[in-house]
Parts: sequence; C-alpha cells; structure tokens
Amino acid sequence: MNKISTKLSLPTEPRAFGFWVDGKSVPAGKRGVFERLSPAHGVPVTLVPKCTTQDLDAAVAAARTAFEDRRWSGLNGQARAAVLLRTGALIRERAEEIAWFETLENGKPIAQARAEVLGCADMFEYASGLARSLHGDSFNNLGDGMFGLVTREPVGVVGLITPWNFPFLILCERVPYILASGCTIVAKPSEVTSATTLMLAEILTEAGLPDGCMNVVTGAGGTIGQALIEHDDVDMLSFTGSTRVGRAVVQASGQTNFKKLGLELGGKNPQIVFADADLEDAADGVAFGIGFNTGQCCVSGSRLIVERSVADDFARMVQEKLARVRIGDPLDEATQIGAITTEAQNTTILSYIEKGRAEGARLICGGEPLDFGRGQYIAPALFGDVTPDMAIAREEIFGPVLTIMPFDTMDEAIALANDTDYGLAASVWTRNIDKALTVTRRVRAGRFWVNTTLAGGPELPLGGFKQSGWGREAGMYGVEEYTQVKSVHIEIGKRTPWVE
Ligand code: TXE
Repeated sequence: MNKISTKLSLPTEPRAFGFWVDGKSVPAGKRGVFERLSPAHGVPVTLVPKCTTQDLDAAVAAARTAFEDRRWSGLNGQARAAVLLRTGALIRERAEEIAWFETLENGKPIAQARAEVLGCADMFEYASGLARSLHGDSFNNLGDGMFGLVTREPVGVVGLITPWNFPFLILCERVPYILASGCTIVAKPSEVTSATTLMLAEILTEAGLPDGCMNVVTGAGGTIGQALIEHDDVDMLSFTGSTRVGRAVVQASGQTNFKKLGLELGGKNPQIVFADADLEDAADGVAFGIGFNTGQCCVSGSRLIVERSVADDFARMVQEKLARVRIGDPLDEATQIGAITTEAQNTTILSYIEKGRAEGARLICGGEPLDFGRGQYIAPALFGDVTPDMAIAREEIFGPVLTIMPFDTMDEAIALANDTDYGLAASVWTRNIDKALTVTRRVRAGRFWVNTTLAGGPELPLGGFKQSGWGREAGMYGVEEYTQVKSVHIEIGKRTPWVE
C-alpha cells in the first residue's frame, strides 16, 4: 500500500465553475456554491453554483426552444455526426485536465480516470456513426393500395441525472446517444462531482453543438433533482443512482406528465466460479471486480459463489490478490484503489462491515479504515460463512466488500445468483462451454461476462433486469431508447369511399 505522495499536484485554489444554459456559462453570483473537498486530500478543489428552480426552468426552456425549432433534430445525420466526432477529438485533447478533475472530486486513481476519459471520447466517436444509421422500417406487404412506414423520432427534452461514482463515464454513456437521437438535454450531475459535466457542456459548444441543446444545472438532489423529475416540460428522464431515488422518479413521472423513464439503479452482482475454471485468472478477476473504483460501482461483482470443492482455496487466492493491490493517493500513477468518494458512503461501508460481523459472518481479510494521514480509505473486505439472508449478501453496499457462498450443483449456483431483487450484471468463470452457456441463459441480469468481468464499450447496451432498472443505454439500443416510434400509413391511389 502506498503512503500519500503527490506526484501530480493539487490545485492551489479551487476552480470556480458556472452552470451552463443556452450555450453559456452562468457564474454562481449570489446563489452560493458547493465547495468540494478532494476525498483523498481534504483540500478544496472545485466550487459549483447552487442553482435555483428558476435556473432549472431557464435551462428547460432553452432545451425546449432548441428542440422545437429543430436546430439540432432538423440537421441531417452527417451534420450531427460531425459535432459528435469533434466532441470526441476535443475530449482527447483535454483528457488530462478532465481526468485530473475526475480524480480530485471523486477520489478514483488517475490512471483509471484517464482510461475512462479516453473511453468517453470513443463513445462520442462511435455514436457519431449511429447518428447516421438510425432509421425506421417499412412495410411493402400491405397490398397494392397501402404502404407502411415506421419512423423514429427524438423523444424531446431529456432530463439526465447522474451519480458520483463515474461522473464522466456515466454521463458519456448517455449524452452522445441522446444527441445522436436528436433530443436536447438538461443534465444535473451529483452535487459532489459536477466539474466534468460542466466541462463537457463547454466542449460540446466548442464542437459546434447549437446553443440550448446541452444545459447543465448544478444543485442538490432533493431540490434541483426533485424539481427536474417533476418538471412538466421534460419529456424523458434518465436517472442513474439509488433505488430509493429511482422510486421517487417513477412516482414523480406518474404524478406529473408521465415522462418516459430510463433507470439504472443498484446491483448485487454474482460472480460464479466453477472448480474447472482457470482459478488464478478468476481470482484476479474477482479481486478486480470488487476493488475497481473501490467497489463503488453498480456492476461490482460483490457476491462470490464458488464451487464447494475449491471454495477455501479460492478464498485464499482472492485474499492474496487483494493484499497486493496498491491502495493510496489517487494522484499517484501506480495507485489501483483510491479514496472512498463521500464521508456518507465511507460510513455506510464501515457500518455494513460491522453488520456482517454482528450477523455472524467471518471477516477473512480487510474491512479496516486505512490511515494515510488524510482522506478516507478502506481495505477491501472478504467475508466467509455468509448465508443468503444476511444484509451483506442482499443489500447493495457500494464499497469494497465481497461475500463468499459455496455451491454444490449448477442449479444451486444459479438459484443463489438469482436470489436477489437486483439484476444488473453477473459473471461466470469456467472452462466448460456448456456450463458457461447454461448459466448465461438462466441468470437474470442485463450484462453478463464469461471468464472476465466489467468489460464494456460503446457497442453493447447497458441496463438491468428486475429492480436494477428500466431501459438500455449505449449501442444502437441506447439511441433508440431516446426515440419514439411513429407508424405512417400511406394510401396508394384512391381509397375505398366510406360514404357510398
Ligand atoms: O445516490 P442518490 P447517493 C446507490 C449506492 C449508494 C446509494 C446512495 O448504493 O450507496 O445509492 O448514493 C440525485 N430527485 N447508488 O445517495 O441520492 C443526486 O443529486 C432527483 C447506485 O449518492 O440516488 C445525484 O445526482 N434526483 C448508483 C443522483 O440523484 C435526486 C450510483 C444519485 O444520488 C434526488 C449512485 C431526488 N429526490 C448511487 N435525490 C448506480 N447504480 O450506479 C438525489 N438525487
């Protein structure tokens, strides 16, 4: 584990950001600001405005005007693609600065932040092609008198609420696809990680996105977020965050204008390991699956389900891997696990570790706060003697806490994997193709990994089964999510008269 060192420097003073409406940055003025302290260093790094509901109304009005006058949706696919491509190039140009702010606000390792930012550029580049290939359908089999068309139209103004665990990545798994569909956006990032969303708005404008198509309001979830989900002039709301707020989003839609919803909520994702797997590789993948982003990841592989004959050996192998992970200052290039993002999350994780002990689970390793002199860090925890009814086996902890449960048969492994309210992601580790395919078919999850975990990219869609959410992001599915379908019946020749 690393001691705190600052190879990349901390800012000498926090950077003040404005919020973004109609193509312009608006300074905080008298509104007041959120001061964000780096969770790894405890020093102020950014200031973002506390927007008012009037600011939100102005942002929605700008997005509405931009949508209705067709300044974006009326452009052809080639023109929209050009903006998305330029955005990708500008993200690459500013990757170092974006990654730095991502690390300063979130506490994630700088090497990881850089990789995520480059992945985001790729999202825009990929979505540029989708802007050109989005199309509907035609029916040429309706008889000589009728021709049928199905067109896809942008839903309209999209509200986009994002969390703090992957502020830029989750944003960029949505924005390029929303824009490729022709919609306009009002985004509200998490109040603790708003900087890179504001940077993206600036980049989009520089790339030629017409004013009003991307707006960003900053503020607390309970005020600005709540006002956005209740807004009558927002046609669709894409929300990523907790199940609790997800329920509020569904209620708000029902109580206001029935806005369409996309929801990506929690996960309690199984990793099934068969005795015939390459266990060395699987142990490495399992350590990665729970350690990556300090386990603050909706698709973390937090439930390890291992064939009984190898369960003890495998637990030792995972323990050994976790002991060698480099935890420490996220600004250090070598760090693999950085700081916990918020004090509240730190408290939540530690309280689950206590609860696990109190419920009778055996802490095999980790689970203790790490003292580097400043910042909040937790050593990845591994629990044995876990039963499926324990809170640590059922609830999303959103931290580096892994539980192990043994199984004897494949049916038992599948039943354990499915014994959850969630259905976001799952992994299976085996050299046997029949087992891999059977488990892939029968475990109910929106993303599945075979002999790997947390793999991703712009092509394959993201989203959950069961209480993990509604709808899909990314890929062509992600663009279609932000469209609605219109059926068009076209009479050829003269129609048969109704009145004789
Ligand atoms: O999430 P919130 P929190 C889970 C994870 C974590 C827990 C709490 O288990 O421990 O949620 O995290 C905005 N109306 N996930 O409290 O509150 C908020 O400002 C509208 C899983 O930070 O859901 C932020 O922008 N918006 C997850 C966003 O919602 C509201 C990612 C998420 O915050 C609002 C994050 C309201 N009433 C947390 N209240 C994942 N699936 O990736 C808050 N917000």
